[in-house]
Order: sequence, then structure tokens, then C-alpha cells
Amino acid sequence: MPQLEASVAIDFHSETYKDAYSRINAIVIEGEQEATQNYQKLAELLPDDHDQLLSLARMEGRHKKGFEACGRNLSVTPDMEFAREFFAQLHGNFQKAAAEGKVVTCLLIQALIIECFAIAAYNIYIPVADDFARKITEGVVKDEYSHLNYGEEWLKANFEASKAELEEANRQNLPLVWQMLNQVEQDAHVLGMEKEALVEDFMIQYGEALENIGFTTREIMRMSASGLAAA
Ligand code: PL3
Ligand code: FE2
Ligand code: FE2
Repeated sequence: MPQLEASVAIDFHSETYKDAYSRINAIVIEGEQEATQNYQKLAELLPDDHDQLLSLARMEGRHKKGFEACGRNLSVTPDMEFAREFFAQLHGNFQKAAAEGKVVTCLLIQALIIECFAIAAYNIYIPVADDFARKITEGVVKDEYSHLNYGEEWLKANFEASKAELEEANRQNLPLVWQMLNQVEQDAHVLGMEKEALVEDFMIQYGEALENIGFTTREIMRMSASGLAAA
């Protein structure tokens, strides 16, 4: 059982671990906070799905509370300033798209890119997490699949009308994911998470999502490679 060995080898109370955790924990808290706001904004932009989107927003608020508890449990103070900086570009792109009423771009950023990033990170984190954080993260990741599914279903139902905007939004936002992964690589490693595994899991989730929405394999290959040289 390699997973058990890995978690036994990690000292969750060492200064090195807690220092890395102060940034990763903050990123996750900030990510859940921004997801809350993003689904609230989407609820305004998509009146037909208003109540469902507000319910997703509430789930994100609960995720944030769960991860705050994970930090407290390890006596770690999250470095929220670092985390806001970490999300600044993606956050700015979402705000700009929302202001322009570009709902397809907003859905790509939040319901596809951010959710796939979260699913990859949480899946890789679960086997190396402390017992308290593992239980919380297992509950959270189930919800994230349902958020990804919401985005897939909406974009699938509106595929032809969304396709060009999705391709453009992918070009502008996917490179940011590779930059963000590079920024957390060291800290993630201290937590027992390898960048290669994160990239692989992200690519699988994102590629499957694009396939479910209606893109061909060729299109998915081209879109996934966007900005990948930076990874
Ligand atoms: C949307 O529901 C949540 C958005 C959260 C985004 C998290 C991205 C995390 C990337 C950092 C990699 C290490 C994660 C460790 C997990 C505790
Ligand atoms: Fe979440
Ligand atoms: Fe989510």
C-alpha cells in the first residue's frame, strides 16, 4: 500500500510542512472563495439556472470553511495575500468576461478549468493528507465533480453557439494553469504531491470534459496543448 507508506513518511507538524501548507491551504481557501463569488455571478448571468447556481455557490462556501478547518487543525495560518496574487490573472479574466456578459468564457474558467484543477489537486492530495484533511477533501471532491458536470451539460446543450468562444477562452486561460502549477510545484512536493501527477490528472479531467461537451479528439489535442510549453 504505497499510499499508506507515503502518509506515514510525512511529518505534518514539521516547520517545513507547515510553511508549505500555509501557501497551499491559502490557495485552496481563496479558490473556494472565488468559486463562491463566480457561481453567484453566474446565477445573475443565467436566470434560468439561478437557484441551482446559488446552490453551487453555497457548496463552495462550505468547502472554504472545511479547508479553513484543515489549516487550523495543523495550527497553520494561511498566507491569503500569496493566494490572492496566485489567482489574480484568472480572477481578472473572469471579472472581465462577466462584465462583458461572456457567459461561455465564465463557464470555461470556473466550471471547467478551475473545477478540473481542483479535482486534480484534491485527488492527488487525498492519499498524502493528514486524517482530518483527508476526510474533508474526500467530501469536497465529490461536489467538484458535480460542478464540472454542470458546466459540461450547459456547454454541451449550447455547443455550436459556444464553440468559437470556448476555443478563444481556452487559448487565453489554459496557459495560466501551467503558470500556476509551476508556482506551487515546490510547496506541493513538500506535501507529497508531484507536479507530473497534477498535470496528468488535470489533462485527463479537462480532456474528458471537452469530449463530453462535443469537441473532437483532434480539437481536444489542439486545445490541451495551448500554452503547454510553459509547463
Ligand atoms: C472550486 O470548487 C475550488 C477551487 C480550488 C482550486 C484549487 C487549486 C489548487 C492547486 C494547488 C495544488 C495543491 C492542492 C492541495 C490540496 C489541498
Ligand atoms: Fe469547491
Ligand atoms: Fe467547485
